[in-house]
Amino acid sequence: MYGFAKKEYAAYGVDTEAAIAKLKDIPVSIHCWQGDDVVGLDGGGALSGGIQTTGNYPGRARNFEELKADIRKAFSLMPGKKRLNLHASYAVGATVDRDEYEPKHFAEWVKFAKELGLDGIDFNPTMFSHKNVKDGLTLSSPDEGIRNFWIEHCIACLHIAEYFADEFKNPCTVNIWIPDGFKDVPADRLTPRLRLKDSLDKILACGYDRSKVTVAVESKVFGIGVESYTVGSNEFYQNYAAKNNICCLLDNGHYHPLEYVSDKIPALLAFYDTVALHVTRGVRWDSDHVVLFEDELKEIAKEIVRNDATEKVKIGLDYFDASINRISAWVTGQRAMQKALLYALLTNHEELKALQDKADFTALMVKQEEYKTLPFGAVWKEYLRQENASEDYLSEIKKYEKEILKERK
Ligand code: RNT
Ligand code: ZN
Repeated sequence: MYGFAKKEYAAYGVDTEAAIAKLKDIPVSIHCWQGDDVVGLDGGGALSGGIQTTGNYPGRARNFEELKADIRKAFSLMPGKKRLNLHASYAVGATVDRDEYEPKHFAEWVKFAKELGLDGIDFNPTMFSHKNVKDGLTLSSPDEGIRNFWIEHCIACLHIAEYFADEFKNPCTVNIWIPDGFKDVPADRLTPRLRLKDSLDKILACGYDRSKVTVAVESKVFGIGVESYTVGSNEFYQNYAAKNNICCLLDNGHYHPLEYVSDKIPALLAFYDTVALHVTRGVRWDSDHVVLFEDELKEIAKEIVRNDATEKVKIGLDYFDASINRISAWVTGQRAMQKALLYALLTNHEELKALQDKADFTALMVKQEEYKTLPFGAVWKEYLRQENASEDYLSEIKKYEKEILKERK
């Protein structure tokens, strides 16, 4: 089947071997928080900040050892180059609060990531599920003490990120997301944003090493309980990032449903060296469903591949489903991302771009439709074979569920 597929693609000017080789080189940063429903290990408190996991499928990882075991199992079923995306709330054995976290609280994670042969670690300050989220606000709070606590937390995270970069000899992306906003019509939309701006200025002024740490800011349109106003909106962060030479993180659940992140990626690539992503699947809202191989994901992958931006775009995953086996959720989403990248790599973009420039939109439409029925599955199978990954990951997961997860009462 692969031999046949290879020829079919060759007729379009696509080299399947080159596509497979390229795919092996594109890192995907995999979020640790799918494993435990975003609870974390530092006892911060119940999930807050307008994000929610729904479902209570048995077997949630309840501690560091269980989470590591589940990550080990999940990652063993994921083909391709992988990074681990950690939240600060996954500090191990910390007896201090989040503003005083140090590299040593993440040393166990470094050891583990090296054991798994990962490409590196990415990082996120955790400014939710904590007593210092006051009236729903963090970096934009009118309370200076609260703002300072979170500024110190972010600075601590930047130094931990430098440590990750040193350990893996490649840069660490640190993504700043805050839940700050209001449920109902605010009296002042500007002042909270000015306070956020000032807090970010103070964080960036800490003297972190820009060659090791890529700071990103993640905007959002609304959250549950914060429907009327979000301090860190798209316009706010895009302007902040542009003026301060940091990067934007686009989460495709964070826009109005008819706005597409696939269209935003090339808009940002016109101005930025780096664009970070949280790839997710919103169903009617920012629901963080498991990523699947569907149209918008394919378009996102095309924008990365055809603009030669596989190094500029930092691909991270962000979803959390507690209603199904969490390991399967992890693997299904990561494989979907990989499929979308492979699908994009198996396209003769030069030819299609030329048709667009010639304004031959008839041929462009027909060709794009033809690609949809090329034997993509056979190339995907070959990729899995080369990566020693079985197509059937479900049986492995069912076995793990029976032997390990079911025992977690
Ligand atoms: C929330 C943001 C944020 C979180 C993670 C856990 O809407 O998407 O990225 O999902 O930090
Ligand atoms: Zn996100």
